Amino acid sequence: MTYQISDLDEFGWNTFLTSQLETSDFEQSIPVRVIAVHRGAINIIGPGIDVSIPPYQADPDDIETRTTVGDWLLVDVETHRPTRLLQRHSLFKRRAAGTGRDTQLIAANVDTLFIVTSCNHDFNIARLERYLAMAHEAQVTPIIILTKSDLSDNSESFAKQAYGLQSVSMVETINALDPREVERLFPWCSIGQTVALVGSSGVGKSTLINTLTGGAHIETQEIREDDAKGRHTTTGRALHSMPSGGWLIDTPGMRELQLTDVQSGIDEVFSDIVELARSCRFSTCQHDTEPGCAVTAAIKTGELETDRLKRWRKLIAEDAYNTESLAERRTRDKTFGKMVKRVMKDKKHFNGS
Ligand SMILES: Nc1nc2c(ncn2[C@@H]2O[C@H](COP(=O)(O)OP(=O)(O)OP(=O)(O)O)[C@@H](O)[C@H]2O)c(=O)[nH]1
Ligand SMILES: [Mg+2]
Ligand SMILES: [Zn+2]
Repeated sequence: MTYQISDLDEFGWNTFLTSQLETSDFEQSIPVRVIAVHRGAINIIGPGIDVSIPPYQADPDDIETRTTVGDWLLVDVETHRPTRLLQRHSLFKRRAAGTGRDTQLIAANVDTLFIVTSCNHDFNIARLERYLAMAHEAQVTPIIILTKSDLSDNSESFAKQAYGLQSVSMVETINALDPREVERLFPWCSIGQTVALVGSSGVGKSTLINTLTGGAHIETQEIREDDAKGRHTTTGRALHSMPSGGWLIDTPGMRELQLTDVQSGIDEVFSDIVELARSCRFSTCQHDTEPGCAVTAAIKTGELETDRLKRWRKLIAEDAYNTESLAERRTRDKTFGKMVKRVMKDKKHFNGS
């Protein structure tokens, strides 16, 4: 089967992807986009292709090359077997909860991140800062969406708090069930644009997608009344097309977003503290009891909130822990391996002599 590059536009193709193709890639393969990821299969679509294939990991040693929703693959025209994972222009990932603490990929090739929260108990500044750091790290535009404005008497105060965050350019307060209000989000959903929706369970991610597409019928479920918590209705990640030509990625509500590899994203969300720290007398200042610390001075004058400093410290520590652990574990394993070898050698030497 032959195809034109322009046939890929509707799936969100761009020039960055074209630049990765070589002449030989046109002979037997075709680019496809991963639109859903299930436990034992992934769904791919492309010109004349809409099938389910087994999961694919380009490099067996690198968990980050496991395909995720939004990815582009080159597959064999006839067998649909993947031959290559195309380089992503953006990637969202987290450290999975639990003891394994593996990296879990959330979505790839995203242009805009809709950070969804509601005008109720779900609203949480620390959580929003986490998502913002993730967006900035991936160089994806973050938009904070406050749903359930119709159920709240003080949606404006929530919006004000959200606008007060560093590095936020846009906050939209909406009733996700109302098609006319949701139209305000159209500018980010034009042809070939990919938007990922993230946020806790029950905030209305799937509801928004249903309203935005006008056609999708994703299952949604009422939240618990007492604490506004959702019921984890969406379980897989999937890409949905909009009549306008945009693509929306629905994700399951996360209980916990453990950041990893987002140092520069954190710096951007807390640029005020980073800026202050530059004026500390010592470059190694821990902003604790050191003399000449500009950060603690700002706390004293009230320029900087103690809580904000605490949240920054927490994220920095968490990111360092999650990011280093894998590398460290490897070094430790290597050192241990060497030690075992040395002991064995010594033993042999000892026994032999
Ligand atoms: N009144 C009102 N209800 C909303 C709004 N947004 C979502 N809901 C309701 O909130 C409930 C949860 O919405 P979902 O779309 O299932 O939430 P979700 O974010 O997809 O949740 P998970 O799939 O569990 O992660 C549903 O009953 C929706 O109808 C809104 O803006 N106004
Ligand atoms: Mg959902
Ligand atoms: Zn300091």
